[in-house]
Amino acid sequence: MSEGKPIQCKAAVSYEAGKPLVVEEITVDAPKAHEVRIKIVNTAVCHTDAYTLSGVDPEGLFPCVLGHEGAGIVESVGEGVTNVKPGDHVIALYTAECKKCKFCLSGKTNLCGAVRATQGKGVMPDGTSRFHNKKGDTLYHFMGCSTFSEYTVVADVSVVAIDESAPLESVCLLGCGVTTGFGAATKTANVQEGDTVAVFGCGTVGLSVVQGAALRKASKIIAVDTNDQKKDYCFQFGATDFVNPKTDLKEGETIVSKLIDMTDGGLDHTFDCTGNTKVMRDALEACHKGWGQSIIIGVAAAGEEISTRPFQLVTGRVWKGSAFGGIKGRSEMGGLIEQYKRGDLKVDEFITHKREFDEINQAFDDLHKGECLRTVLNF
Ligand code: NAD
Ligand code: AHE
Ligand code: ZN
Repeated sequence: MSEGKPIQCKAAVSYEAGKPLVVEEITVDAPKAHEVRIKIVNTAVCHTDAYTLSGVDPEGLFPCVLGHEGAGIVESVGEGVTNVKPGDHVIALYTAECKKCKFCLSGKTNLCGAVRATQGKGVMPDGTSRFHNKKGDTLYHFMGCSTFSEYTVVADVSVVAIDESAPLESVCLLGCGVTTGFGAATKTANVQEGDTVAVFGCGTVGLSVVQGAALRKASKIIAVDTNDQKKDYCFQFGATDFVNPKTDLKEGETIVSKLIDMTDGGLDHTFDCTGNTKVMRDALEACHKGWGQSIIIGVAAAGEEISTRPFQLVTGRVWKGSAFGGIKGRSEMGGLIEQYKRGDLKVDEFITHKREFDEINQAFDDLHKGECLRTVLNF
């Protein structure tokens, strides 16, 4: 029995920004009160892991254990944990849900205040880490999840138990990318039948916006990506049009003018899924005067700022953001799993690559290749 004791296991440690991860044995301490130790079975690599590893995340701390798109089985729980028990199949949640704080009780947001401050400092709510390397150095946690470790410890508010019949290899993707895009379309933007939509950046997040808009029966879903290798995926997930701004614009045309021409004055909803602040501006300015709304999902580097003429907002366009698609992880994950099981939510289709955990650095390389949506790692 490992309960109450430290566990030695394999993890991928990020020691320095811009450097490959080091796969090595680390020690994972037992969960303290209101903490849960999870045996991670599958984890995928999201663009945000690469973003933080690159060194441009203001909250990036090293050395750390990255990873936030993971699913596994509860190994043990600390005192006072009631929402999960050993043996439960679970998904780690980087957007916690305590159901008690001002945010959770507001009914206005999925953001939760319970653990976000310590999460951003790379530690558990008591201010300490559960990870150490063989030299005894402390390793920081990441986004309250740290799924790039065979065992991880998370706060009880940062984990949700799921239907055991759902394959962990697939539903790990509900820990971030798929849920984020789908929720951004169906909750944050609340796309309605007949609406027009443009999605900038068609990786897993953008394609999941596309599938959410298609489920809502949007009349036009224009996928915009600088990489033509994304084109077939876009149609597969429900896009009606594909535009590559590098190759598909006529002389004098801009991506904004083209989209406005294609939609008789602009889109009802646009989404940035690139993290590029210039694209965010284009996405806003391609919105229809009077009501069009643009949702920022992409994560921009430290120091980056968005800009537009205030007139764009004065004349009725709305700029919004979305974290984890506006989804409350503990309350709403079960519903997403049901939608997946019914075939209404595509998840398996995002798994373009599978690798053993030891190949995690190649999984980061995969992400930069056009044909890759998600690489799922298996422990
Ligand atoms: P990804 O790298 O798989 O996909 C990004 C796509 O954008 C690629 O297809 C790329 O070709 C395209 N692209 C890049 N520059 C472009 C440009 N100038 N114009 C058009 N397309 C362009 O990434 P992902 O995992 O899908 O994540 C997308 C973004 O969302 C990242 O910034 C990520 O950090 C962020 N993210 C945010 C949340 C959230 O909750 N807000 C959650 C997950 C990911
Ligand atoms: N640490 C960055 C912010 C990163 C960020 O915006 N993260 C998204 C999730 S990305 C998942 O792939 C998010 O949900 N943000 C809300 C939150 O509370 O972190 C920075 O700029 O400091
Ligand atoms: Zn992510």
